[in-house]
Amino acid sequence: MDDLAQSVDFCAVNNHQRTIIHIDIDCFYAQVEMIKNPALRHCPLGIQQKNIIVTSNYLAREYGIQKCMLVSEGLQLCPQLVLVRGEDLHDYRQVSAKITSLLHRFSPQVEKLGLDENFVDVTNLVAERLMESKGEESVDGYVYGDLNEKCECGCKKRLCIGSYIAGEMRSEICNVLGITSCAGITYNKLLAKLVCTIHKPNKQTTIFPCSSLALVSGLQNVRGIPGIGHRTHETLQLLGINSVTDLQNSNLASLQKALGNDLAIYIKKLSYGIDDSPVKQTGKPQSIGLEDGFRKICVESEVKDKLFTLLQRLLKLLFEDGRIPGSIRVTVRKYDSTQKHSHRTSRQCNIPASLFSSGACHNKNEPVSPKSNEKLMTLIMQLFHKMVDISKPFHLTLVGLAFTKFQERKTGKSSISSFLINDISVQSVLNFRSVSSEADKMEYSSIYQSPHISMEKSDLEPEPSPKKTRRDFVCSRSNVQFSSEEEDVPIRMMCEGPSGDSVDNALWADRGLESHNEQTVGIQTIPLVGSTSSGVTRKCPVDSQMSSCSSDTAHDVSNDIEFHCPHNVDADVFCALPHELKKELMHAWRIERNETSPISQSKKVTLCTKPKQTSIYQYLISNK
Ligand code: TTP
Ligand code: MG
Repeated sequence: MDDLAQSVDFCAVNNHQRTIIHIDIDCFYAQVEMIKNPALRHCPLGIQQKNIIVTSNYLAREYGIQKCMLVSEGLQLCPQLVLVRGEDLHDYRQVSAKITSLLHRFSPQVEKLGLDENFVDVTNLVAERLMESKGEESVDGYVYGDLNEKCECGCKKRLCIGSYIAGEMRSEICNVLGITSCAGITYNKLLAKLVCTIHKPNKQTTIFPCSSLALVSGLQNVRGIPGIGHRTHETLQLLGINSVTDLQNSNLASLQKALGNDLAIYIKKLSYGIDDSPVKQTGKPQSIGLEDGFRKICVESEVKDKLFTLLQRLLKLLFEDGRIPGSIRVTVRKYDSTQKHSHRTSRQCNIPASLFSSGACHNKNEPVSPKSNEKLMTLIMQLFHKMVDISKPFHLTLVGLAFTKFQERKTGKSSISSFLINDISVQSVLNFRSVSSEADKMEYSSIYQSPHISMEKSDLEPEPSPKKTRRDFVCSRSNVQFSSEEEDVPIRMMCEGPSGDSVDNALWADRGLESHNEQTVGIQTIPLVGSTSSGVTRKCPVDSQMSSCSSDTAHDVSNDIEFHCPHNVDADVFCALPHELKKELMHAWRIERNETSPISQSKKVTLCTKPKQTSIYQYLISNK
């Protein structure tokens, strides 16, 4: 044992104070389909996205059907396998949201992980129940390892209560939604997630501190530790670290040299079952994107068609989300046939909020006007041309689009911004089946990801909900699948969390060939309307901004113009205002911004005079 190991007391009081429950829904997509069509309950059922079975019911698993298996393989194993298309994620997302909202009845601290997993911190609820408890120490469900926890911090009692709360949660989900799930109960997220998988389906498992080391050490490979992603794993392999025991015994200094201080300590702690990360309340994603993979596209018009179709899908998702994006990102994956190697690259630029204003926005089937659609496509193609020189031969295997830098539409009824914005904050329900016929014809698949999931701190690659058994399988699959003969891959949907963590369950889509040199994009925390973060100001007039694409991160155009239109304000209206009014409006806006923005408050920005009673700001308010 090295210094860190010696300095860690695994039964230290402060390690076990929390009670964390991890809930994972059984064969999620399959359960949703079986609810929609109960006849499917009696058949082996696979959920198909393009040529892959992304999950199956437990009956199908008895035939050896596994997640991410090729449809052809699945049918060989089980010819009577019933396949249901799972590309339209609408229903899964709806059920997922309902599950999370049910869990909120137990605690506000619910962190969504992917579509079918949630961490819930029930520490406070446990404390309440502890006061009413008569001191009995029984466990609801299974226990991993030793039940006779000797720790004196009181964790045993707390975790016993936690196990009953987990049972209540699962009953609630089952009673209300008819969905079964598994739960892991313990004192940190890492162990809760790991122990959750021990007894499945429709079961729950509690682990006490005395067995934590056994659980982590029992993993075959370090890659099985949620939080150790692809890149870290590669580095660890180079250091000769393969098993969890290798990592435990590794020299911390060498690890720090290879991975950096924080990550080295973080993963070393994980290898001992120590995870201090909090359950973060899930917010809206930082980016909403779709990608489409294919064998080969080498003609610009085909790229444009793909991007157009992606844009139409994405606009509907955006409409459903209800926020206004400040930036759009285009991604391509280029294949180099001489090197037999592909890599991703992305470009993004700011977009004017006026494209999404109510004047331009119609309904969920036509989320923006044809003019806005056209402008967006122009921007997208400009970004595309920055990455691909179409005067030379090119070979693409993936294109993607994502909206980022979101702003909420509502800024308060009486604010000048709400006057100018033309609010369209209707949270609609988007049904992909009602999408235009062109998009419907296409084989669609998307993986919706919920926010802040990546437990890995250094890897820039999209990191999924860390289901390692799946991931390992997926990697081997993708190696087979994506040679130069690669199959079409499903479109996937990605979201980046408020923390900037990017998540992506569809690893099977592009592992293997990828060199992971994707440029990192400027993911920022969702700015408050009127905050001082970049993207708040916009260049006027709109058209000049439309052409301002930047090469790698979103370009804030606010520095090089005479007037800045406040972000989220209709640029057309703003531009139409006379010079003096613009000035006055900006002044009032800044004051409001300084008053509302925590960032500004902390910085105490210089502007502090109140708007005049006769200002346009006051005038507009009083005249609304
Ligand atoms: P999982 O929780 O991994 O799988 P599951 O819920 O179907 O099965 P289990 O009982 O083992 O928990 O993933 C949740 C859903 O995510 C799954 O139903 C289908 C989808 N999914 C993908 O879209 N792509 C993938 O690669 C995987 C593994 C899952
Ligand atoms: Mg599941």
